[in-house]
Amino acid sequence: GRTHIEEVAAGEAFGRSLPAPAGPELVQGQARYTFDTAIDGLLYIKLLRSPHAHARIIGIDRAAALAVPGVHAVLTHEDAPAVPFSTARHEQAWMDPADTRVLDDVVRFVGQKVAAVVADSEAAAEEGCRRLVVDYAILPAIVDPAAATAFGAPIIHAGRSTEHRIADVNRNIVAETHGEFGDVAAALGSAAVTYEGTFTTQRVQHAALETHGGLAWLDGEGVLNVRSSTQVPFLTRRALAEIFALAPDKVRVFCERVGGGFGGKQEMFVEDILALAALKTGRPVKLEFTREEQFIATSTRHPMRVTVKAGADRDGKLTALQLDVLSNTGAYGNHAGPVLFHACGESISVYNCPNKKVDGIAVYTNTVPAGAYRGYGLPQTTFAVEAAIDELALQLGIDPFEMRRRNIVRPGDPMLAPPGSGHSDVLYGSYGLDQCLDLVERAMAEATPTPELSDEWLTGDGIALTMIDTVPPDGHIADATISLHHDGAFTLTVGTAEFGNGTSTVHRQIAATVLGTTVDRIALKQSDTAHGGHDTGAYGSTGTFVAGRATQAAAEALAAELKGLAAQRWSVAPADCVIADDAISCGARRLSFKELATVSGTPLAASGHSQGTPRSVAFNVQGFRVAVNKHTGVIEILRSVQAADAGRVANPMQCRGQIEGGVAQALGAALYEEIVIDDTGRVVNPRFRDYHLPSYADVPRTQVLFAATNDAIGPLGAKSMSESPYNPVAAALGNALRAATGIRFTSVPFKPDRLFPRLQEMFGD
Ligand code: SMO
Repeated sequence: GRTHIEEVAAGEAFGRSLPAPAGPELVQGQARYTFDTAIDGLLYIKLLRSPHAHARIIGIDRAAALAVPGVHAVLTHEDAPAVPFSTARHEQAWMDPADTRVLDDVVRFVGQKVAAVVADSEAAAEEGCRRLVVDYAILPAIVDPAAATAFGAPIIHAGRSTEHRIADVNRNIVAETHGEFGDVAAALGSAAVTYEGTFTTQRVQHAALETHGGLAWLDGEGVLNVRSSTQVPFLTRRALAEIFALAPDKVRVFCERVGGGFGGKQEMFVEDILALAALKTGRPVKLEFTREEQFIATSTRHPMRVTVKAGADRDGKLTALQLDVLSNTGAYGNHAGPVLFHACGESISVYNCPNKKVDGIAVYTNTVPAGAYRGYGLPQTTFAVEAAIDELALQLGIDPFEMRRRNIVRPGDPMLAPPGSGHSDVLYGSYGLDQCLDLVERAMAEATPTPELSDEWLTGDGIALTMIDTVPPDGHIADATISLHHDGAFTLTVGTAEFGNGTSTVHRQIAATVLGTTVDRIALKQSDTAHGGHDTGAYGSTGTFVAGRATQAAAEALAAELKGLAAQRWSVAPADCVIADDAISCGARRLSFKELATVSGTPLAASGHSQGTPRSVAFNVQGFRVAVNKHTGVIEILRSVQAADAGRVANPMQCRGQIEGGVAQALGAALYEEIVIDDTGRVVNPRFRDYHLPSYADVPRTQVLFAATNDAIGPLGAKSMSESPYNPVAAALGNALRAATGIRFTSVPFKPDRLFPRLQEMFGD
């Protein structure tokens, strides 16, 4: 591992395929995750969860639980601060309703936590949970999102509208957006061709291999330490300080490796209980969710019902595009508004069309909450919009690539920002959507070996494109510091977390490039609020784009300092000094970093700050060639190509990995995955046995291509690229299935048992 890094570390670090520094440790099982630490006197927490979809807790009898040997405490809503918060904890508080409490006296979904038992062992804590006697007053529940807004539907968050910033408490509407440009009805009326379809997407989960979990303890200074599997240590600290009325410097949140996030580790599901238990017992505590808890009580993608109406003229110019979106946020509104705004925004903004209309609502239901999940609303609406584009193209006899080329948004074109989203027109740091279309078209046209298939198999090609504007105007903040040591090496400190996204390499590449050194000379410290500064966290594809800009700024400031120091000694202008090869030089004169660190006398360090303005717009185009068995509905993917505009590619190997991973994860959702909820609100399949994650054997090789762009805003030309590869996958697959079978399948996953009836109608004997 080390040798490999050294081999490839020569020359400019940015843009090279450097492996993750912890790669060998990961492969050898030596990387340190949340629980890879020894703590004396640890107590274990288990949670009692609601069997009811909606109920008020009248009382909890703790006596029998407290009598269990080894049980130290039973914590209920009576022990917890009644401070409402959002598990999403966005930087901009208006985005999310504060509808959650550490422990509430009302439960709103099957699996919501009711009480915590703290004990010497997990077994004792579990036994304590079994002995708790809870008196519930059962309330009417609603599971179906379409029925949630109806007159007389049970109200899930009653009477807390102002406090919770919910759009309409009386109709269970947590967020909504309505906007129109031009006149869509008239344009649809006069269009040469039109299409209307309703598409549904299911409930899927991040399925990170490390479940939510953490440890908490009070240290000698009375600081509450929380070490958890989180993408957002700083936002977690702020939330805990607010909920428990602690000074921010009395709370430290940190993590080492996070075993998968994908948006799910933005939510706070364990840290609140850990803090409560540590503060109440004064003992170090541990809480680790089981896989079942992960399914029934964390977060999922927002299932959506999307109706699209579209029209075009004879030349294939879009004249009307309309979306009607119903998003199911489950029992709590985590990310409900922002996910809806993205779902309704970029999916139609990516097309230049004079008449557009969007109506979106997100509703509460008594089901497991939805939340942030890679792609953030775009996979759902892209599925519908990209189908409509293909259907119009089919009617007009225009090739799908050409249809898109005639209609994609170009820099300077007006866009529709969903009202209430806080978005305005998007500024591109770079624009490579046209290139991505060309790249996929060329790749799909290349001859590839096709397996011998019997005539039971139907083949077809499908494409889809996507745009996502991942960085909100003021929503993402990062700080970085970098210091030079006496041996000429550096330490870089960033707030953003490493959860498999590769930031631990990319930040060192950025700093090494600016400072004229190699990545092996830069040690990285990250993801710890004790390091100071502020970082909104690793989400929204900001690890490189936002935090990387902070790293670049810090490195540039330190480079200027080093040049200034050398220039002073040589009585030359700093501008005449060059930084390269671990030294500052000016003509024949040279001072190595090591020498500079020694002559300086004072420690050499600098810091950088980044605020997420302006934003980063990622573009991706996916192509599939599929074979479908017309008698069984089994799908084989013969070809998978994705092109991305990732700006200047910071690390081709890792960026390819992000795209391959995004396609694999999205194929899971397109082909297999579905959390099934019965009409009582219970998750029927909360385990991997009944929830098929794609394995290596299920995933085709994806050919990854990059547009040649250079982002004017991002660090060293890079831009956001990690959420977006997910977004066009189900849409492209749906279009390929349509091309192969002539059938438009309008709901995911495309499981054989779902495809079978329609295939039977069409091809059965
Ligand atoms: S689910 Mo994304 O990290 O906004």
